[in-house]
Amino acid sequence: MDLTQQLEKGRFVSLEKPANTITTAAHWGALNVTVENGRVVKSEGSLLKQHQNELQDVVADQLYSPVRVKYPMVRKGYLEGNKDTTLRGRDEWVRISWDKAFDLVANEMQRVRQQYGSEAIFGGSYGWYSCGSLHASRTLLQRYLNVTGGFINTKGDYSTGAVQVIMPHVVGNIEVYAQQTSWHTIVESTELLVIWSSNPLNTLRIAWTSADPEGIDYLAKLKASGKRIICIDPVRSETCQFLEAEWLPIHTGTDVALMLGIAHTLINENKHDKAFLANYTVGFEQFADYVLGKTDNQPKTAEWASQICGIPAETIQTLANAFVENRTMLMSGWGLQRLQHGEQSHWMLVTLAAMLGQIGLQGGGFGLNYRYSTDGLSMHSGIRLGAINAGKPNPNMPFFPVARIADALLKPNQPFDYNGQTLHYPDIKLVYWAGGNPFAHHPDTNYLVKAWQQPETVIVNECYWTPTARMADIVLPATTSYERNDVTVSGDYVVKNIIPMKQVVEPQFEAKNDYDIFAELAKRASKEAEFTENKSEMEWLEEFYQIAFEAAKKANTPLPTFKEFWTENKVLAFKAEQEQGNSFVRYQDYRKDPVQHKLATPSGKIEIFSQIVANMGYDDCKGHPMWLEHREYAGKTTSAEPLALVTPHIKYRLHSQLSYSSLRQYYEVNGREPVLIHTQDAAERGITSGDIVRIFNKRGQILAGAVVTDGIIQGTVALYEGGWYDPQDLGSTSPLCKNGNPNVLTHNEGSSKLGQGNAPNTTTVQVEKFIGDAPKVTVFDEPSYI
Ligand SMILES: Nc1nc2c(c(=O)[nH]1)N[C@H]1C(S)=C(S)[C@@H](COP(=O)(O)OP(=O)(O)OC[C@H]3O[C@@H](n4cnc5c(=O)[nH]c(N)nc54)[C@H](O)[C@@H]3O)O[C@H]1N2
Ligand SMILES: Nc1nc2c(c(=O)[nH]1)N[C@H]1C(S)=C(S)[C@@H](COP(=O)(O)OP(=O)(O)OC[C@H]3O[C@@H](n4cnc5c(=O)[nH]c(N)nc54)[C@H](O)[C@@H]3O)O[C@H]1N2
Ligand SMILES: [Mo]
Repeated sequence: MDLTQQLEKGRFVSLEKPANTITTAAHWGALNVTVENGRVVKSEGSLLKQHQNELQDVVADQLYSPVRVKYPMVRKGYLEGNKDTTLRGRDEWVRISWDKAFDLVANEMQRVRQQYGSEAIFGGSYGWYSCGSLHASRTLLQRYLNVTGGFINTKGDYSTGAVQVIMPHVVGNIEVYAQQTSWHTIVESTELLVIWSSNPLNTLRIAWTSADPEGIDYLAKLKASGKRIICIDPVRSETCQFLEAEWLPIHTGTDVALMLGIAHTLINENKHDKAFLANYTVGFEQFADYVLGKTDNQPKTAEWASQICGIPAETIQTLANAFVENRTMLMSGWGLQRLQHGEQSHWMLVTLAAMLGQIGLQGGGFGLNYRYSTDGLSMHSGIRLGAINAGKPNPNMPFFPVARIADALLKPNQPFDYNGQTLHYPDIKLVYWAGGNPFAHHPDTNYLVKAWQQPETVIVNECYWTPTARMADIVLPATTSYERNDVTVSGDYVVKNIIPMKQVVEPQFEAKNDYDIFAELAKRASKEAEFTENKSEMEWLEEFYQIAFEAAKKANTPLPTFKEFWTENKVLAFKAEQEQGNSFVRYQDYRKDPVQHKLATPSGKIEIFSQIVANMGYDDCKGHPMWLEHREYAGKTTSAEPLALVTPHIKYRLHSQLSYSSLRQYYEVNGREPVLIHTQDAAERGITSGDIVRIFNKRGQILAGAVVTDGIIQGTVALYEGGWYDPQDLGSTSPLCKNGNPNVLTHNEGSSKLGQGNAPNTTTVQVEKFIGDAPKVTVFDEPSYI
């Protein structure tokens, strides 16, 4: 029986599954895992899938990878009291007992707290770790740090660093994580779908909780609908290929210019929706003066835009007309704001949508959040699982925006701008990371290497010898989610499935759960009861489930008892009643009644001009959206760095997770990260597919394997984010990353003084064929130890 047959409207149903499988979950979906003689031999998705999600197949690789951290480890120099922190990443490792490791960490935490105070302890620990309500490594770290006195935390994330700070000024909420117009409505009502810097076929494979295939199924429906779909992207993405959509290749970071060219055409042809602008927005007049060139003598004509973005002027004019003549949905991803001036992209997108006047209508307007599996799916049931929390934060702790970590380490006590405030960096002496990989995720790796030498101590809990673990003083081996019990859901705005995450195998080697690691550390600080609340793993899970159970009872959609749910070990799937919001339309309420449903901006309306932002007086983010030239992009290359770089998210892993797995076969080229290079750019350099190339700029150098293609705009190369950093000769002036981490090349600087978001997509590089014997990639080998 397939999933659809089993589902009964308005009820949770236990899904059938193959005999002798254990059900658990990962960010990439609910999983059925087969174990033979105590070893995992197979894994596959538990839910119906029209589209294969290969990430679900590699549970065994995750458990038995040779690059797992097997034992507690300490860096030799650190153990011996050598204060030379430049040894990080190139020292020898010493295996120690858990007891010794706990002593080392507990004593060091106490020393730093006593000597410097809680402001010296950094526990921001950004990262995606693994799903599960209980074993959330970052939350557990912060819970431990909170019960023992507090720590320095960060604000924001690397996903939407720029847009989430500007949007509250524009629409009164961060928007990027809000429920969007449903996929169903788009399939029904949209006439022209613009997929703007978005690649949902890839990105819907994962979710913050656990992915559900339904979002991807809607892509199939969209394709079948035959409606017009345009992808605006420097890369002809998998989504574009799958939908057989029109591809408009654009230079990275120039979308604002394109949108201004469209806006100019609309004004020029008097096709903008004046009634909508008057009733629902403020500041159009100031913006229009800028578009027409009254404020800077430069009309933002289609010709002007074309010079910057690389799309022909006639196409821009045709687009403007197509947008107003059709019910148009501007569906955007986030790549276009991971740049210098990233705030402008979505501010301009919202402005353009306001000019089209379709915000709040079925299938029209804009959507800033179709990245995860069920964003844009119908909202129903209102059921939530409980989850572990980080406890009570110390209210007196300063913070900084997350992507300023390297600056924070290098510039203690120095002031910086953020969203209208002047803040100061703390003076960090100890860094504790659990569940993230900054030596993959943070821009300008060489700068981060320097920054990382500032603290006295770096502690990392990891399942694998990631580049970040390699850069630590103390590494504690963590279990993967398959070695512990947990519970999660699928559905980011809706609970579509409740998934038991039953332990599949015993912990490998000496790995311990982060929970148990921090419980023991809390115990050594006499705070064990505060941390554990005297609950066992199963007691926590029952408590989390009970919250859903009570809510379900109230909603008349009863759930089995926890005991039944846990013993059955089956996914509980829920089918929405159609009426319960399948046709949700973002801003429909606001459109119907802009007074009753006014926005949380000062004017209550969409702010095309924001007096608040204008008053901040920033040169890199002014009162209305505008084209601000980036320090590096396709329009500002040099002979030394003639190519632009874009760093999309990859289909076959989640950031850096699973990099070591057999999924590498799908993308690696000559054993390294792939780089997409245009046929013409490759020919000029004598590069053919499969060649090893060196990619370099003023910040660093990497090796990668060439993929020569017409599926990228000429003048730009693409490297996927998440490649593990594998430096040759760490400590030299410009170590060569043998594997191909793009962030060796990207910029550390923030998007602007307003958002301070990460801005890796504003980067120029040079590429050359690598001649000679390329050094072997070694980052996936276990380091040797004493
Ligand atoms: N150039 C460029 N850089 C980017 C981006 C980009 O587009 N371009 N994107 C950015 C974005 S959007 C993001 S979200 C970040 C992602 O950056 P991260 O979230 O740091 O990336 P992950 O690879 O998911 O890192 C999670 C780490 O947690 C570990 N882990 C998993 N489970 C557990 C556990 O139970 N316990 C412990 N202790 N560890 C565990 C994994 O092994 C892995 O090393 O990257 C950012 N970096
Ligand atoms: N399989 C998989 N899924 C994921 C992730 C993953 O690592 N792997 N990561 C998850 C996370 S944490 C996040 S934040 C989201 C990320 O979701 P997004 O930020 O939307 O993903 P990206 O791949 O960075 O960008 C989407 C598309 O934008 C294009 N692009 C980049 N810069 C520009 C630009 O300046 N202009 C235009 N027009 N296009 C541009 C890229 O080429 C890419 O095709 O995905 C999530 N889903
Ligand atoms: Mo992200």
